[in-house]
Amino acid sequence: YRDLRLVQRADRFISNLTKDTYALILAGGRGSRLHELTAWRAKPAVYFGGKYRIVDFPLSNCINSGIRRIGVATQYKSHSLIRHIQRGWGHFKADTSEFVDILPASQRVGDDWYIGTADAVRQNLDIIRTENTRYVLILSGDHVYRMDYGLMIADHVASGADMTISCLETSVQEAANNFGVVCIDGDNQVTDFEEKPSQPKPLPDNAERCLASMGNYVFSTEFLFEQLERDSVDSLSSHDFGNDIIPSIIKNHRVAAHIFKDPNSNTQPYWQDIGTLDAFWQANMELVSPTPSLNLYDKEWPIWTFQEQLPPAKFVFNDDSRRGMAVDSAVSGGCIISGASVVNSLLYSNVHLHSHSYVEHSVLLPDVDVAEHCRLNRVIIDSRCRIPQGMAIGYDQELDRSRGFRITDQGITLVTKDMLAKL
Ligand code: ADQ
Ligand code: ADP
Repeated sequence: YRDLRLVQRADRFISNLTKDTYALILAGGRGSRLHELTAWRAKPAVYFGGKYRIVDFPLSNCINSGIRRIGVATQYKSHSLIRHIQRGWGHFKADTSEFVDILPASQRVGDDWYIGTADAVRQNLDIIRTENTRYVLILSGDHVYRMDYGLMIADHVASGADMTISCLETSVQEAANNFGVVCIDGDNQVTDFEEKPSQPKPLPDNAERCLASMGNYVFSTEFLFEQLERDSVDSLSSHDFGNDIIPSIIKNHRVAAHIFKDPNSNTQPYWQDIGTLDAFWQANMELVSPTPSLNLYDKEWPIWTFQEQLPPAKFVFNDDSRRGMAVDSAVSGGCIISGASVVNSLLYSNVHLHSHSYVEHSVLLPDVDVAEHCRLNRVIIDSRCRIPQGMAIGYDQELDRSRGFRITDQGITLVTKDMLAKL
């Protein structure tokens, strides 16, 4: 069942497993390296790909994998995330056994907010218990990828493991201090796990590569309950899967690795941790390249989101005989490009560009308005910004810094409406 299409069409075994699974998406994290982009929103609520938010990817993966009982644990800066999930995902159900439930930290079992990822699950154990599923899938809400979780759950069942960690091969350099690093034996049993080591243990046959945890776990439900109860009374624990639960259970339980592979080829699958502003810009820009590695146009793996009903993008040849045009770019609904030029850029919904403006290599989030005679180069403009007439951004770093804009290591300029308000 390595072929995704075969699985979806023919293999009842797997769809029965996904139906017997409750998925809990952890969406409470801070994402501090995204700086002002997460000043008012949680990382899973950060925009991605022209019309989506990051959390739409694990949510769509669940739906496409046949998992229809889904909780989303929220905590940090959750307003825009909750609003998005309510609007986009609140009605996604065929009957009462299908739902996307928002589970905000609400001191339901004590005085604490969610302390760590394991505690976020433990505080919702009664809700998970009510669903009475055999498996619980715990997902990070922070990553952009397309994955059939059915294959991972099938691996979990086939190996007889108590817990299965989804892993992907990455460079040692990328994993260092960043990801949980896993070592496995010939049967994909986890023999060693270290959370964010400074010197990751490499693969036996390649000193440059290692296996990173994607922060997605399948548990047999009873085993999860036992482990979380045990961890909750451990005063030395930080109640986190990567720091506490996994290192403790690999000692005397069966923990397996599921290696995430692209189902249609043997190449490295697309999996993006949009951890930094540079990664955010790069991953968005990659989508406007001629053949992006993330296919958003695949009708067999649709990505759902909340989308206002918007008029089509409009390109206006204005009175000054200036063409409104965009090349090598993606432009979302509700945009109006009037006498302005857009090159190699991604425009989210409702962006308005006015005459004589020029935008290149840039990502403009929803509801941005760029007045006349502006020039933007390699910028990220946060939602609802109004760029005043004549402003050039991304051409003179000293000037941009003096305006209070943020310049990244790779020279991308971030502009938010808080920064513009202080000008
Ligand atoms: P990190 O992503 O650094 O590492 P963490 O910050 O705990 O781990 O975030 C995991 C997920 O949980 C994120 O989606 C985050 O939004 C959410 N989250 C964090 N704290 C939360 C809380 N208190 N309540 C609710 N949700 C919360 C993890 C693993 C590594 C693995 C990487 C892969 O620990 O082993 O390699 O994910 O990115
Ligand atoms: P998104 O673009 O993610 O939907 P919004 O711009 O709608 O985000 O803001 C999300 C939340 O953050 C809202 O509760 C909003 O009121 C709050 N917010 C955003 N910017 C500010 C600000 N400068 N001061 C106070 N609250 C803010």
